Amino acid sequence: MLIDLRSDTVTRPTLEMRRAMAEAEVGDDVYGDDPTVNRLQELAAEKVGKEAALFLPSGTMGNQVAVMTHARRGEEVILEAEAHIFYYEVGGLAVLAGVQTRPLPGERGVITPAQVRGAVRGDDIHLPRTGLVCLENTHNRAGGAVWPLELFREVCGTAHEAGVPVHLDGARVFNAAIYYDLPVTEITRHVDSVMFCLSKGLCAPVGSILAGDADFIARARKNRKLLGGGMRQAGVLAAAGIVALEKMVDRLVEDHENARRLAAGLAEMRKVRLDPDAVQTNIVYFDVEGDARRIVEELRGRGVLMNALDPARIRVVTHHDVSRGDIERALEIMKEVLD
Ligand code: TLP
Repeated sequence: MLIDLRSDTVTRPTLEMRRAMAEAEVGDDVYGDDPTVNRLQELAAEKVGKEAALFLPSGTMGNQVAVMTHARRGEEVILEAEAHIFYYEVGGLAVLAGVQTRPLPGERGVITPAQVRGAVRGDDIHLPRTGLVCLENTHNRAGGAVWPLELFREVCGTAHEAGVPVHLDGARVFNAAIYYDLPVTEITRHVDSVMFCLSKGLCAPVGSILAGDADFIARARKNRKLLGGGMRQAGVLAAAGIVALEKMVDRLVEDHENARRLAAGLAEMRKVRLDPDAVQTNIVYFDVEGDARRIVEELRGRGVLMNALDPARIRVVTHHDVSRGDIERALEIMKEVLD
């Protein structure tokens, strides 16, 4: 059996999800007639403390719909330079939302109130209007890093003082909440909209949620349709999402423990550079001596999958489908190659 540490997106639906999917009551969701989608959206909105929520096929679509709904074409969007929305969404901000980006250099995914204050545009005739600030928590390219919560609140406050809304790419926001050991609403109450994924650590096969106030979600629903994301009997997918939200959040703590175990084991290997204290949630980044892509290929041949992010850097992600036993076995195999 392969041990797949490429991403938490590789998780497969649980048996309970598959049963719920088979039995889901469905209808045409473009007409608003799918009772299971409606139930998921109500549950999701309640979980993150927002008025309304929308079920979308992917996190990428959720983020892009959020930007399109908050900002007009030609407006400027402030974000951190390694943000998924900017780095990994195929240029969607330019192609779909038609916005101009203002990437700011961050520290482990975090930008400061002073940076945001300095980047918000004034009303000079030459300048674009600042339409949105996007934040990411946990931060993917910063290795699953969480924001210091007080700083997160301050940055949101700074944007709001300037009259600019805040969207949170919370693909893994429940991992952040588990890290803080606080209800997720302690994060989401500071933002105008949040996207989170059901299909990563929460194990649903497909789908993400965008949540915000009722008017925002009504407009987002139209933009989802524009992008071709109006699904029909999507209740078969939403049924798994309901199980994801009800049953799969609390166990994320196990993924964090496994990530810490992986990091501790890796840090002892001769050809690895890694600071175990930097590992906060379920993502571990490490630098290797030698060609990361070749090392990843070699490990694939031995049954352990991971991603090389650049010539010297590898990412591993823990999730429901790798047990503590798998982690120990992966470490033994990695030792053969990296020690
Ligand atoms: N992340 C994926 C890849 O796209 C890199 C991964 O394997 O980590 N926001 C964040 C912070 C994400 O990490 C991801 C996916 C998304 C948005 C997009 O979600 P999907 O894959 O559902 O479009």
